[in-house]
Amino acid sequence: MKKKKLDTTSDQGEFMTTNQGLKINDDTNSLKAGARGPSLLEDFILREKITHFDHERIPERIVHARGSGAHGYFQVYKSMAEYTKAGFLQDPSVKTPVFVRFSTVAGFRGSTDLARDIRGFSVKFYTEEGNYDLVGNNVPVFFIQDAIKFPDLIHSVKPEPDNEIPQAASAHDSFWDFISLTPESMHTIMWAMSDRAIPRSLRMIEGFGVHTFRFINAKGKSFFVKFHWKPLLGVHSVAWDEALKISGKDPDFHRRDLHDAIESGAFPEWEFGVQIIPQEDEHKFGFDLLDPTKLIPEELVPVQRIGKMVLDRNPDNFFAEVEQVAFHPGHLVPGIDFTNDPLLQGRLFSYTDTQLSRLGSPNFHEIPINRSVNTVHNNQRDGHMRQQINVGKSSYHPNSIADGSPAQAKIAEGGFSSYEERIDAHKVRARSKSFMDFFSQATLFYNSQSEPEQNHIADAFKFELGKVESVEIRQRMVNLLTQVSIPLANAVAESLGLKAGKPIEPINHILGADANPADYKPIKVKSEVEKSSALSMANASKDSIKTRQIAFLAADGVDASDFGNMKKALLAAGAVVKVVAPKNGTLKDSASKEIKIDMSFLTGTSVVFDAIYVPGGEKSIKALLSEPDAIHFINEAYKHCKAIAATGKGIELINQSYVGAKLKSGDADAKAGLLTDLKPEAFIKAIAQHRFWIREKKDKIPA
Ligand code: HDE
Repeated sequence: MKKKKLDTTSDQGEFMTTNQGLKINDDTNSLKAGARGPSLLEDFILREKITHFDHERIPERIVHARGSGAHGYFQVYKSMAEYTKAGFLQDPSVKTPVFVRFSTVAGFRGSTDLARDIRGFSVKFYTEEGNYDLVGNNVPVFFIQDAIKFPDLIHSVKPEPDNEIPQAASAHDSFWDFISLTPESMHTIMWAMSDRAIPRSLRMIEGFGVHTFRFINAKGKSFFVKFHWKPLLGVHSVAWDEALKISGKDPDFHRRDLHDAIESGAFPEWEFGVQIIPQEDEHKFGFDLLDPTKLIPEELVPVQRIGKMVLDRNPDNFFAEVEQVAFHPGHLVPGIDFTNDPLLQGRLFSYTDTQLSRLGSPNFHEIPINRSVNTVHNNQRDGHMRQQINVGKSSYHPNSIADGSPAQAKIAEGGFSSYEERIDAHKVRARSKSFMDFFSQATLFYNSQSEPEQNHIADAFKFELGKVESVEIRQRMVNLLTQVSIPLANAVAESLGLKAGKPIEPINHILGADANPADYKPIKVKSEVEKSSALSMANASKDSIKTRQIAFLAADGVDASDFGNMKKALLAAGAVVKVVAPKNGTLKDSASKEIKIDMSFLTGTSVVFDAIYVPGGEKSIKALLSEPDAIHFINEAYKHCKAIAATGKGIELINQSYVGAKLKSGDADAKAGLLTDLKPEAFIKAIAQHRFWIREKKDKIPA
């Protein structure tokens, strides 16, 4: 692979200079008429420094402003030549460099990572045939069916224009107003209200290309394809109450987690999956493959895992790389092409357009992070900030003075040619009638969830609509929910003090002024599958505790063998252990060994951990018992359904918290994930379960 290592500059050991290379003698004082006099206009050093500073910010992305990125590589498992001629999908020995950017959609650049939101999942493959961008999300469907509604959707979810409230949240009137009048959004809304919208880690999210794309093989045969990224750590989420608290305690939680994992050598990995549909099967399904509000259940078309992506390097400079990277679903390579999905078609215009205003020049492809690994040759010239110095007299084609260079490439030489799809149609401004099924996959998604997941969806609706002030909007949403699930609609209605009623005639809001609603009756398709196990996170892999963060609550006198044995076992299983104590600095264990404290109860909090362990030691437990924050730590970890273990005297701390009653209760559900006097293996197994959601069924704990 041509390694995508960007040129960097280190200032280490160098003299300070101006941008013109002049060595600076005094960077602390401006040039003045006398030490107490006015500054002089001629101070070019001051002016250059301040001017550059004044222009440091660029417009943030209009959506997906908040993001984090990393470098890595992709490798295909076996040649996909049967389906596509894309060079990077042919040879398992080839490592293709990638840069990935994860993002939230609605919040500004400085907003919290744990907002309830869809996550962007953009991958730039630096292939030998040019850059290929797969600009996807962590949910497989989208809110709207036509790009022309995108500005409306985004205006509705962004902070309201009169007072710019709320930040990074969909829980407000304008969003739910739009959604309640846009029934096609219901499937994606179910995903957005599910725990998928509050991931535990960016390393634990799935990715989806969303639209149906095309593969094209060397013979010109085309296949429809849906793209997937499957995280090897499984798909996991936090609890909503936890998300709210993380947003205050560590708003950079996801960014930090990604960065720290890569720095520690625990490289995040995803398998690349494809669902391939032969061209002849285009109309085989109850839904339209071009409708971006639909997924193809994996039971109907299995996901073939065809390769792996590993993220193994953090950016050197956030702005230069993560901020300036410019993705575009229209950055293609031969062997991959679009379909007529009207959402995708609109995106093909939007991304270059937005880069022009965001990065300020048509030369944004020359920014190091955006450069392809093969050299660029064409007759485009000049423009703001041009970097490339083209030689010669010719900047046009055809030419003779440069022997016709640069030359067009034949298809056999790697030249790109679009798939020759036959189109025979009237020019119309319309929605396809095959797109008129709005609810069956929303129901499929809901029915595929485990009971705790369904409860979380109901809770999310209760929260979001509870924040909506207009009773009319609340009522319209509840009514719409009856089309997805009556019990869900009733549960949400009850919490809002409403009764679920008859939904609006959905069709009227999505037609042009002259269209006849009678021509566009909603269709209710019977889903080919009743439940799809891939849609539930309850079925995620739960066999590893790699990179899981475990808090050890301890103080002076902590039992040396409890502490040491557990730590050794957890580290061997790949977890990260952090000591949380009443104060910062160090503590001494029962064998007088010094132990570094990672956080005090002031800076540490249960919500940034996956599990809690309280080792024994009389003195240590005595100190912790007099620390209300230690008790709160246990209560909160229980509330968020995390594994909690204690040994020896440590059990006393549990007994003094609300959790003590659960331990003694004899109720297996309430006790799930609570371990006392255990072997480390049992704790490891419990941590791997991620959460014991079953505990939520029991009376709630105040924390
Ligand atoms: Fe985007 N989207 N989008 N989008 N999108 C942008 O491009 C747009 C859509 C997605 O990490 C913008 O460079 C339109 C679907 C991601 O830099 C902008 C429509 C999906 C990112 C834009 C959509 C996405 C963006 C803003 C409806 C999932 C972040 C900044 C037709 C398949 C990329 C930028 C990054 C960013 C337009 C819908 C994913 C304005 C018009 C569907 C992951 O061009």
